[in-house]
Amino acid sequence: MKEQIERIRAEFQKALAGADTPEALDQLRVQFLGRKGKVQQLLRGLGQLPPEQRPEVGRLVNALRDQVQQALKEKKASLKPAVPREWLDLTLPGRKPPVGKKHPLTQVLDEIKAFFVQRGFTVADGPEVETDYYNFEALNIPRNHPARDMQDTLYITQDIVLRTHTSPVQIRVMESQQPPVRIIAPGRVYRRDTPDASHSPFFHQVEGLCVDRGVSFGDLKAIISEFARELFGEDIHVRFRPSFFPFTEPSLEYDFNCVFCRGKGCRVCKQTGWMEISGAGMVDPNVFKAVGYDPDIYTGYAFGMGVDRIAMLKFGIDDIRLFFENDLRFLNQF
Ligand code: 2U9
Repeated sequence: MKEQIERIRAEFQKALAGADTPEALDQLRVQFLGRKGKVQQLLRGLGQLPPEQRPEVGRLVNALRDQVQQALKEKKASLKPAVPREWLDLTLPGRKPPVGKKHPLTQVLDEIKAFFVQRGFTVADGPEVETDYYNFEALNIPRNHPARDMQDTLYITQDIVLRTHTSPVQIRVMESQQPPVRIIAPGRVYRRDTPDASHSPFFHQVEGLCVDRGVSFGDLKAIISEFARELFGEDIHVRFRPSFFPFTEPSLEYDFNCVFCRGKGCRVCKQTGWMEISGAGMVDPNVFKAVGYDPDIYTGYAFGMGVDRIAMLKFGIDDIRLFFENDLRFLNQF
């Protein structure tokens, strides 16, 4: 039996020398210390020995078991690298989390809002799904008026439309308060347009309204001129042309000096030095009547502008659809 013990010890030591993975060590543990392992078999064999030999041989087998256990433990520990693996290199520069930023339209809109808020305007908003009354009727655009053809409207029902301008917001504000009114209404508006580089079925407007006693056409021209300089630079002049809108009388359209050639004439402005920007006018008395303001007491100016168009000029973008595709390669440039 003692020979058998020594044989197994030698066998274990040989096997241990060749085991250099945790898996191989585990196999050895099963092979030698497991329930059907070699050491266990030795222990079972004790019963067949004459009783006087059992204590001594038993001690030897136990010693073998302890030795195997100890050796496996040591070898297992030696397989692990002496120094824990470096997961964290504190000398590396940190990884910057991607930081979001404002959409170019939001940046321009913020600038426009700041300009008017600094001059005493407050920001108003209202529904994008509007009734025919607020979108047309109250704005002096009655049914069958040719102006309704000017706006290619998206109808939800015969009486409900996607707003074609933010003017309904101003109507709602005037209905709810007496003058003085000084508001801007920024927001998304909808038209029945097929998308191309300069058209989108939705775009963004800022409209403004200033109503009080004694508000004049001069006030309107002044604020638009100042706005042009603030947004595009001190050298930008404004040109006013007579126009027509059902909700303003008189009405005007305004041009800024071309922001690319600063008025000298270039390919973009077709050598005119001017770019059409938008329209404005004095609020039509019929609009005041619709909201219950007395047109003999109050006057007001109103203006509208396309945010997308202004952002295109500001950033030199030639396709409005880029704003709505949310391509990060585009957005990351602003
Ligand atoms: C009320 C009374 C009058 C708003 C106005 C314009 C002229 C105008 C265009 C700008 C480019 C539309 O986005 S665009 O296509 N708008 O030219 N808007 S006057 O007049 C109002 C608004 C509300 C109660």
